[in-house]
Amino acid sequence: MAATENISEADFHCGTVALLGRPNVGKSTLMNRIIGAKVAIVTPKPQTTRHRILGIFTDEKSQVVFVDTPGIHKGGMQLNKNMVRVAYAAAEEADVLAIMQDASKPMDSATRTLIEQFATGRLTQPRIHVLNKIDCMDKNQLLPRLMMMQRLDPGAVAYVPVSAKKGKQTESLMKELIKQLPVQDAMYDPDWFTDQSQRQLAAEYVREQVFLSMHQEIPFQTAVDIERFEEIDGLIEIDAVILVGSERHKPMLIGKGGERMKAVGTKARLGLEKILDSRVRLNIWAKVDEDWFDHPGKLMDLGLGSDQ
Ligand SMILES: Nc1nc2c(ncn2[C@@H]2O[C@H](COP(=O)(O)OP(=O)(O)OP(=O)(O)O)[C@@H](O)[C@H]2O)c(=O)[nH]1
Ligand SMILES: [Mg+2]
Repeated sequence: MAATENISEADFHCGTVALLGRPNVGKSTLMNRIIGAKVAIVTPKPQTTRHRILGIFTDEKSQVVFVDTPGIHKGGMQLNKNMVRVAYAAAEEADVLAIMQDASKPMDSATRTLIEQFATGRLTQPRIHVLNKIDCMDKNQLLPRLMMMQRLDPGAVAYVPVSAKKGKQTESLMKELIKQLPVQDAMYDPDWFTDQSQRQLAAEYVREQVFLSMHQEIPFQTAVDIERFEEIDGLIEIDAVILVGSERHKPMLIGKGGERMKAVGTKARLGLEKILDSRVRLNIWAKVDEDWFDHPGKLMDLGLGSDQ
């Protein structure tokens, strides 16, 4: 009988798994799916995740601490540089590297370069390649893609096709991940599922709605700062300021008669009431700040420093 088939308390596996990859491949979707809660916001736009977010999965045999990271990309602003630094720092510290790609698209050169970088780089942790979005790919393309991955990174310990969105094959992925984690006690209380504070979740839920409702470059120059977060008699009161990168963006965000801003607030509030399990009153304002995304001090204050 394989050792893993007869797990005693002494065989509890626990460790960190860095979710790495290009923007928009589905890292946050996968983490949310496995945790069973919207710990990290998800949008169809690249560069949605801006900082390191833990999602903690615990059952009787294991604790898997996922570290969701910003997509690895090139970008000239300090924000972009910080995001990429955060991703590489998470890779350095993790027990396992889960390197994710969108397998429904032909492999582009940036993805290939990234995979080669991890395959030949100095990090020695086990690598698992996660081929996501199989729900929207031609089944005949899967085997050639897996073979390509084996050629690109023959030293990886597994290559797992999944659909994060539909929850397909995520159990197989978990088995592969857990096998690679050290045998040690849980690091976090089993009731915890993220390291984010309620305040951070509030900022992220508002930003998600801004990302979903705005187009072109506007979301990338938008951040959310929570000025007040208070619980009074079972009601959470939140004051959130949406920073926009230019005077021109402000009326676009507010919308005609304040309609867009109102919709952003309502949707964010409904999501927050669910995850915080409380009634929420959310007040939001827009404020112009032309350089927050290129200003190290402001980025730090927003929780978007290079080590945050
Ligand atoms: N069809 C399909 N879409 C998916 C799947 N996983 C994620 N998506 C979609 O892909 C988009 C990006 O998902 P995210 O989870 O935000 O991707 P990410 O890698 O975290 O992106 P960044 O935070 O920008 O780096 C969203 O529109 C998701 O709904 C999947 O398995 N199938
Ligand atoms: Mg993400």
